[in-house]
Amino acid sequence: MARILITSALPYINGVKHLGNLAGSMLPADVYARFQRVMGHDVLYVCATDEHGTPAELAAATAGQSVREYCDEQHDIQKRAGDGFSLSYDVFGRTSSQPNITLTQHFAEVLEARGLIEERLEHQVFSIDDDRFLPDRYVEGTCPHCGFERARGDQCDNCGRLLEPTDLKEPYSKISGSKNLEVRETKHLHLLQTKMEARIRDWVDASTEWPSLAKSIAYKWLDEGLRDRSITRDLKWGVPVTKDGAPREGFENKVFYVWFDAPIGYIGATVEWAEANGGDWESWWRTDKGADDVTYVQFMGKDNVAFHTVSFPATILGSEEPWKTVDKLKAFNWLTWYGGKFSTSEKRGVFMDQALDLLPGDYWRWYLTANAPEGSDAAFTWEHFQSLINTDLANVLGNYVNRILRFNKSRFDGVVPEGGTWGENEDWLAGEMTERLKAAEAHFEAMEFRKAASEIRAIWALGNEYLTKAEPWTKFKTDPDAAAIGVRTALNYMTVMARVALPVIPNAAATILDALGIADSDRVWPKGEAKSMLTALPVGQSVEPPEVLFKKIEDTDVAEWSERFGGAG
Ligand code: B3M
Ligand code: ZN
Repeated sequence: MARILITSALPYINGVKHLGNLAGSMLPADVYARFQRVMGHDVLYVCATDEHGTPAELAAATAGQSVREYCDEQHDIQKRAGDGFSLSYDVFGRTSSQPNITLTQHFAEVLEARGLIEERLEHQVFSIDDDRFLPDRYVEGTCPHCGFERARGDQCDNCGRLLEPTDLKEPYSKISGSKNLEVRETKHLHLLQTKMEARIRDWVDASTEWPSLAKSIAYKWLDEGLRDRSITRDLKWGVPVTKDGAPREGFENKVFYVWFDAPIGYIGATVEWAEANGGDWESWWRTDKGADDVTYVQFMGKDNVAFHTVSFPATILGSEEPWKTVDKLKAFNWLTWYGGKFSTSEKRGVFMDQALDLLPGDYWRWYLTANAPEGSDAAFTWEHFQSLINTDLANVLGNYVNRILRFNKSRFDGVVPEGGTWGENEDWLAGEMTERLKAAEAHFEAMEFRKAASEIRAIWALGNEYLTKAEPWTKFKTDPDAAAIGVRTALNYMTVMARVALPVIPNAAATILDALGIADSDRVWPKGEAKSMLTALPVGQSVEPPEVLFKKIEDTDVAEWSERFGGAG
């Protein structure tokens, strides 16, 4: 049994996330966690809300709440949305938790002791009209590299380069739009990433198990050359800056930059988990305390890769303490909305809570896995959604389940029938099934989710192909024993169809396994010899057709949803 630590990028606190966020981090992390659990491994899946930074302060102000109240409320909302999608976190923590504050202050003090943090006078953009220093994201302007006119002070969304606000040409305040800005001096802590560059490059070189997207983004940053980064900000909400455990002089009105404490939040949330469950967090994170046998897998959108391959490693490697670092980093491209960006203000796209008002989580989970923005960006369209759901879930899987179970009820009294002998058709099914299961397992293992979904689809389709050969409905009239072996094998194969679906559509899979009377302890990945898997159901065991598993999406639904959330028209 392997130990697998899984983290998904931490959703930012300001509001429920859209389907693109779900598809590019939390959902694949959950699918992978569920896969590794049904493979029998010891999995810890950690997530949290990322709560610090200016956007939280501003959103709270808009909502007329204190930041704490706002974050409490939003955290619960996001937790509920995650539950609605069956995201099976072992912990859904918060970066504002005490463990994370303690850890963040610890890292900063250790890094300073190692000579990797120093105080520097920084030139920072001050907005005279807003009467405040503007944190990076609240200065916008023209990107010095590509000329994009709405580049943010921390990163250009067009060319992807990391920026400093003072790099921007024609800067303006994002808060007020004011161009009445000046650069003032203020003291900040800087993380000396330049000193870490060789070390980080060696570590990336040694990270042989990262999928190519993560690797290429990491090298892009390294090749550009790392820069020392300021890790404090002029805000109230955040992790207070300390020295020797006491407030640090000159930093009373500053906190750590949200991207400094957010990834530490993976560890902080694990401490929250340990405190709530009596678990041993160090055995997951400290290589001197047992984490040397942990495989650590991270999931995130491509815009977060630099922070996880450069900044966070600078923190943990720089500490020279025995922290676990990532072994496999799976990055995603964008899920687009009809080729464009999701946008609340322009009524384009569906948010997690809205999606659940339309259809149960499994429908979305299937679509977003089968259409994962993996090799490239992938477009969400209502038409494509309708076609995948109706074909894969309603027709290929749903019909199979209903047809067999209803036929079995009317012809064989709703119990696994006896009679007939294993023959050529069953041999054929066993052979195909063995190959396909191997392929599906390999795709999941490689975190190739589109391929995994298409293999699952093929495994479902195989059931229908078997029925075409076995023809229990026609055989029943002339040769009931031949029909019996057909139905019995089809029922056994249904357990396989459901078990491979457990990682992606856990609820529908459970409904099928319930109908077949499969015990919880047998809800695992189908492993072993094909013939024994296809003959495992006890003859005489009662099996009941479930309520309709999936309802079809009608053209009228598509028309209504396109109207409401945007679409082709
Ligand atoms: N919260 C994602 C974002 O807001 C960010 C991820 C943090 S992972 C430590 O873009
Ligand atoms: Zn740019």
